[in-house]
Amino acid sequence: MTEQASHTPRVFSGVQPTGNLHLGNYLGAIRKFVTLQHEMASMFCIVDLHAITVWQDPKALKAQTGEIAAAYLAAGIDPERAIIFHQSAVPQHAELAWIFQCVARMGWLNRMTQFKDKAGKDKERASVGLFTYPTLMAADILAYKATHVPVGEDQKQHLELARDIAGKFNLDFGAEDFFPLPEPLIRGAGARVMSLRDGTAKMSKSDPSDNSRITLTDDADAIAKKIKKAKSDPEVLPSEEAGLEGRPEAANLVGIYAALSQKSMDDVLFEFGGQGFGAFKPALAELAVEKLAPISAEMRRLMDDPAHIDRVLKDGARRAGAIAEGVLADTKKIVGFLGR
Ligand code: AQP
Repeated sequence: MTEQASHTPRVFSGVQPTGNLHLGNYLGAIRKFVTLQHEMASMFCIVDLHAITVWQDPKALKAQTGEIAAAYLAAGIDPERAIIFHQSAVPQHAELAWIFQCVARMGWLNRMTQFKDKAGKDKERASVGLFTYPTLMAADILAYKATHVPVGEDQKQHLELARDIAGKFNLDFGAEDFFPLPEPLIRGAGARVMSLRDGTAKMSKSDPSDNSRITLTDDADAIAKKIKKAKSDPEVLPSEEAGLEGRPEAANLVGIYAALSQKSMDDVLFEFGGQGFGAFKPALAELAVEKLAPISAEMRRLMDDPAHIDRVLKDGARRAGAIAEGVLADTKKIVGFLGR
């Protein structure tokens, strides 16, 4: 039996409430959550502890937490089926993260490229939390013994670290198979949506240019304008994916069309091959509005009902806490802590 096979399948994933929730977050993560909730027990978290690894205005953080909950619900996550909650409401995340900080090695964390990217040149001024972020992410997943983690491609390295931490914990404490080695679910279209202004940089919440991303709260006009302004090239589209080699902006726009229409890149190019961006961009804008407008409208409706969001999050936190409490009690016994 593999380590994985002995654990009950469970999905865990999260999104940071850091504002500007965008198409990459939707296609790379949230849309997959909606499908997975029908396949396995699922937990979808709003990872506010992660958000504060860089400065967040407290009022904005609160509003953005509600916004992610609204996005989860508007996209189609059913709070009766999946558990929706915010990370800071379940203290076991932080508690397990501490234990994992003592399991993970400095060398492992030193290799994390996201820290290097986010800390920039002046690492001395980055928060310690930004450096230890992946140990908290491992704790988020393993506090529920989650086996499957749907994420965008940018999180692949952190997931590998979570597997290393789980494996080392099991080995160090002779607790074979206590924690599962969580599987990343990165497959499929939309795993890496790129900036509309630069096809070599990922679409990101923190890009200073609002035109670099389509956000889930953009209205139809804004979506159409951003796609019209998106960087492209003067060539016509090829009729096969291989022809997009060396054309990052073209590949990104075709990739977005493919992900939104749930078609293959080749099928999209079969339809649009030989046409230029003058024809392709309006088709993409129309498709993006068709798919995103109902979600934005529902998000706006839900954000006007904070009492409902509050009820969903409180219920989710209670259900999540009950699971994490049991896993933490066992973990602490294994580590050798005296019980209360
Ligand atoms: N461009 C993307 N394409 C596909 N998936 C993406 N994700 C993020 N960007 C893309 C996935 O969305 C989920 C939630 O992301 P997050 O909010 O937790 O983290 P993030 O990577 O910090 O988001 P941003 O937008 O990239 O923020 P900044 O600007 O701060 O770097 C994750 O599953 C992530 O993979």
